[in-house]
Amino acid sequence: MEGFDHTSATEAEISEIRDRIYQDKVVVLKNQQIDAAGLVQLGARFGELVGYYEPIYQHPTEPLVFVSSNVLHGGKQVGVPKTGAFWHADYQFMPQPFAFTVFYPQRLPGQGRGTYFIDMAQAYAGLSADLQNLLDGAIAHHSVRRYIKIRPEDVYKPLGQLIDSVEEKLPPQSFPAVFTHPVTGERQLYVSEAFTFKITDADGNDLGSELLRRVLEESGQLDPTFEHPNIFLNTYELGDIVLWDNRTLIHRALHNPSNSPVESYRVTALDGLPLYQME
Ligand code: 7UC
Ligand code: FE
Repeated sequence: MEGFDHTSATEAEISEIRDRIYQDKVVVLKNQQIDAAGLVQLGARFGELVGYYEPIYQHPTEPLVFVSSNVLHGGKQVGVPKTGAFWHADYQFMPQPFAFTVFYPQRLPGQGRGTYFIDMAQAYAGLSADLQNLLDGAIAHHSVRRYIKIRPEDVYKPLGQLIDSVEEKLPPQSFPAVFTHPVTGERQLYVSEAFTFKITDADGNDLGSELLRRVLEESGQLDPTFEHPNIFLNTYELGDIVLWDNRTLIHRALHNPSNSPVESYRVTALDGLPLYQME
């Protein structure tokens, strides 16, 4: 979308873009030239912003901005390098996952920075019928323990203690493995390779790691070639701000293996609606 200016956009324009995020799942605003504070203002037009819970990820002057970066500023690390290189939905391990992710690349490598997406409504529709039946009423359990980055102050701590401390701070969250999107009414899967560690029935009985593996495989999350029909790639140009529906899409960052300088900002917004429609 060309010509968007968050400082002059009307409420009607914002709500039109919001509708398009729900319908099209990804919306790209082209040729944006704003700083971290501007991104906070832009994001806030779409919903209540929530910052990332670990301070090491936060922008030094705009804590609501999550920074992924391997670029030193004045010799100092800002944000965290190589975040999100695994299939996930943002904050899936928290009581209230975000409705919208607003992503703004600051520095792009020559090639190889993009985001892979899977539409989880399409993924649900494509599951074999027996899996769909097994997931009916099932609960997926999510934890950040495998992917949260260790902080500088964590060095020399025993790994076991570190892992325990992650879940003391953030106990695993449980949501229906399949649910109805509160706006579009689509049935969708809500399981990710990074954060989902267990699927149980409604009474808490483990449905087994083989079931989880099959869900991940059939939805495309175990495909090392990224050629699975559920997967699509969005690549970036400087000036792009990408907004996506974080309920329906899972995503995975594509990082340049050569470790050339790359940096991105993101803000994340709630939309005031529950994660899923009550049945
Ligand atoms: O370091 C990372 O890749 C951050 C990840 C564990 N969480 C991103 C999020 O919003 O859930
Ligand atoms: Fe992410």
